[in-house]
Amino acid sequence: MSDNLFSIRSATDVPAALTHVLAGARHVVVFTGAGISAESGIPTFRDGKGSLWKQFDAKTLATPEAFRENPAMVWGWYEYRRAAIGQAQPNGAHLAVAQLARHVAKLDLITQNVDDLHERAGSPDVTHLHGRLDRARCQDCGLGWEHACTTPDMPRDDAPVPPPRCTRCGGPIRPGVVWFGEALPQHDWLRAMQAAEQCDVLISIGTSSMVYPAAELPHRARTQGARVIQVNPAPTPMDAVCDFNLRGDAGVVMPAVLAALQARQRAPG
Ligand code: BV8
Ligand code: ZN
Repeated sequence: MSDNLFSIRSATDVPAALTHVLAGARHVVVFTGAGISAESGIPTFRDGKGSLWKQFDAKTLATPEAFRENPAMVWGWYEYRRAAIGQAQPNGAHLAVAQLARHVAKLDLITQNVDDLHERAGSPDVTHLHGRLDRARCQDCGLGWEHACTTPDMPRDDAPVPPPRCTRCGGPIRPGVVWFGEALPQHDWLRAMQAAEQCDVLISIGTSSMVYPAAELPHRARTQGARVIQVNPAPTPMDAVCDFNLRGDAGVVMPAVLAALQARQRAPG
C-alpha cells in the first residue's frame, strides 16, 4: 500500500498526521461529488448498478441541445431525479461535513452536486458549481420558476414530462443545472477558484475528478501549497497528487475523521 493510502473504518484508523493538519488548518475547503450522496440512495454518474450514465448517455440528456430536441424527455428525467432527491436524507458524511465547520477555523463547502443534501444536513453556505435541481428558470427569458411541490411524485425514470411554461414569455422552463457545454455560474466559479487558491487544506470527497473545470480545484489548491485529502472507496486520477488518500465510503470515513479531530482537540496540552 503506497504511503499516502489509508483504509479507514473508524477514528482509530485516521492517521495522526492528518488530524494534526486539520487541527492546525487556517482555511479548509471541502469539495464534493456524487459519491457523497451515494449512501443516501442517489445514484452516482459512473459507478455501480443503476448509475444514471449507464442507463442514459449524459450527452443525450444533460445538454442544451437535448433539451431543445426533446424537452419532455429531459424534463422528465430531471423530475425523476428531483423526486429521488426529495425522498433521500443526508447521510453521515453530509452531517460530518456540517459539523466539521464548527471544529476548524474557516471552511468553504463547494459541490458539484445538484441535490440539497448538504443544506439539509446543516451546511449553511454551499457553493453549487453545477447548479441546483430545486431551482428552475425559463429557458428563454430566465425568469425564475417555483416548483409546485418540493418532492414530485416519482415519475417512471424514462417517462417524458412536458416542461411547464413561463408565466412571462411562455417559454419552456428548464432545470437550474449547468449542462455540458455551458459555462459555470461566474460568481460561484470565481468564489471556488479563490477558495482553492487561498486554503491550506482541501478535502475532496466522492468525486471521480473527471468533469472540468471543477476537477481543476484540487490541483489549484495543491499548486499553491495546500495539503490535499481525498475520500473515495476507489482510485481516481487524484490519487497521485493527494497527501492522504482515505479509502472507504464517505459515510464511514468522514464521521471517523471528525471523531479523530474532536478527540485530538479534547486531548490536554
Ligand atoms: C464547459 C449538472 C465551456 C447536470 C454536471 C477539459 C478537458 C476535457 C473536457 C472538458 C474540459 N473542459 C470542458 C470540458 C467538457 C466538459 C467535461 O468536463 N466533460 C467530461 C465528461 C470530460 N465540461 C463541461 O461541459 C462544463 N462546461 O466546459 O463549458 C464553456 C465555457 C465558457 C462559455 C461557454 C461554455 C460543464 C460541466 C458541468 C456539467 N454538469 N452536472 C446534471 O447533474 O445533470 S456534471 C455532473 O457529472 C456532476 O455535477 C459531476 O460534476 C459529474 C459527475 O462526477 P462526480 O460527481 O465525480 O460523480 P461520478 O459518478 O463521476 O463519480 C462518483 C465518485 O464517487 C467515484 O469516484 C466513486 O468511486 C465515488 N464513490 C462512490 N460511492 C462513494 C464514493 N465516494 C465516497 N463515498 C461513497 N459511498
Ligand atoms: Zn420566460
